[in-house]
Amino acid sequence: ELRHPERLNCAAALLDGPPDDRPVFHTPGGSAWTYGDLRTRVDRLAHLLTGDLGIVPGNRVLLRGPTTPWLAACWLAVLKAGGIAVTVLAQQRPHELATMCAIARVRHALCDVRAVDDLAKAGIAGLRITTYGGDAPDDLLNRPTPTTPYPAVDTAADDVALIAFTSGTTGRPKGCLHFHRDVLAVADTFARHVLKPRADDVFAGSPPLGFTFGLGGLVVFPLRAGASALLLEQAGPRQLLPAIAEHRVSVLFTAPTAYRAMLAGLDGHDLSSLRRCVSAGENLPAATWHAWHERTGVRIINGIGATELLHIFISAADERIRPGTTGLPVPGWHARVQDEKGRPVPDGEPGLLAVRGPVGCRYLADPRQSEYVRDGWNITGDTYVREPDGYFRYVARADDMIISAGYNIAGPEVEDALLRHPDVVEAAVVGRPDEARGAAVVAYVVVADGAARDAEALREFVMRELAPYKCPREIVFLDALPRTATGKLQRFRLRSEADQ
Ligand code: 3SK
Repeated sequence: ELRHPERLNCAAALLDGPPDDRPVFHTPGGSAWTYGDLRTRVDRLAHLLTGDLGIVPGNRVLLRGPTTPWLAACWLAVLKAGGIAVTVLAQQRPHELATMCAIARVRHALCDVRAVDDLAKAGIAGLRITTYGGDAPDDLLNRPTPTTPYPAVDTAADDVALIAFTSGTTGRPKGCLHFHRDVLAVADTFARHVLKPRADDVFAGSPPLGFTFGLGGLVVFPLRAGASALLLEQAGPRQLLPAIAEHRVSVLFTAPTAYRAMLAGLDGHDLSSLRRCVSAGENLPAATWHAWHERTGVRIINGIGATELLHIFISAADERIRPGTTGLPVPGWHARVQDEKGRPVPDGEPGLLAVRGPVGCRYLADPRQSEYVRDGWNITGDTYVREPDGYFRYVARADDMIISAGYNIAGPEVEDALLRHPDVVEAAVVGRPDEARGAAVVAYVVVADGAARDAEALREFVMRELAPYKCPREIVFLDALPRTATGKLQRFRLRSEADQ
């Protein structure tokens, strides 16, 4: 069981420890920040927040900007000063920002000067926006500040530290409250037992800091291990590949789509520094796992996480990794598969994934809380199978099962089969209403540059891999699949297109 002190400021805890001269953040072309630099800068920011900006403990502070050391420093300073960091994505548009600020009742924003236009356009009444990274004399980083250490506010372990928004793949955003102890809990469960980081590790990855997948992988886990992170403003597969070699990245966080895109452009890149590769955000097909292993020798650590639960709660380390499954409950977490009424479902049969552990879902003023948390279990909305030896295997999002001619078809299983075809880069499978069958299986496919868009050949390929009733009735070729700002597939968009 995890034990944290009753009084805990997670930012102070994360900053404590490593020697001043150890690097903490690298940027392309820039010189590294050391732990000493970070501590000094966080303290200066915290003085400014509580001095000039008048922020007091408990105030909610929106943070918006590309992934930079200054964004990470602002996040730490808000928490160290007892504030609540409200993290959003740089891609979110004015109306989304206005909704999130209204839900979280945000009064202060710290915004990278390059991302301020959309926030200003949102016209949020009573919001005081302070920019950083610009030339103006009142820019946060250009103000005179005390250089004395800032004593961390004595927060309780269960004071709120963070409001992280999830919109899932559709719907009105939900703000998830996370405590100071939750931030350390994800580092002391998933990172400690599965990732097993070392102080000489260099972390990097594609998820932004506004997504808890990125916040964990690029700030919380490296700091908790006294390690460093490469922070990239542009972190697509094209930027990641050369950056891994240049900065000797050893721990990589990204999503299955990016692993596939990197595989397509791997030639000539030196990935020998990688020792841990983490995949989450979506199901990792076995085909992608094997292709990456074959080319790099690294066994991808698959995981399922959720903004509601802050980070990854089912995964597996080292030799326990089993391709095609997500893994086992991370030490400290419990998981089971149950039916709609909360009754356990036998091993080998699909049902709803239910988890409990050191972090729980706490939506901010949202009636959907009672759908997510039932009898103390968090119901993630995923359909899973628990195998007899305890491994958890993803089937589909609970609302993504296709029922066709009386058969239950999991879209991801058909997607896996399509992805085994060498020309297929991305695949998404949905049901289209069909008079005769209830639903017909429709596949949306992206093929490699220059490959033929041959629907019949793909259908024949799937037919050889799966029972015929699972084979797509129709295959539609796209240049890219619709995704959310955090990279999750928006099946509802494909479903409505299929419905036209
Ligand atoms: O939403 C997710 O998929 C996720 C995955 C890993 C860690 C955190 C999150 C939110």
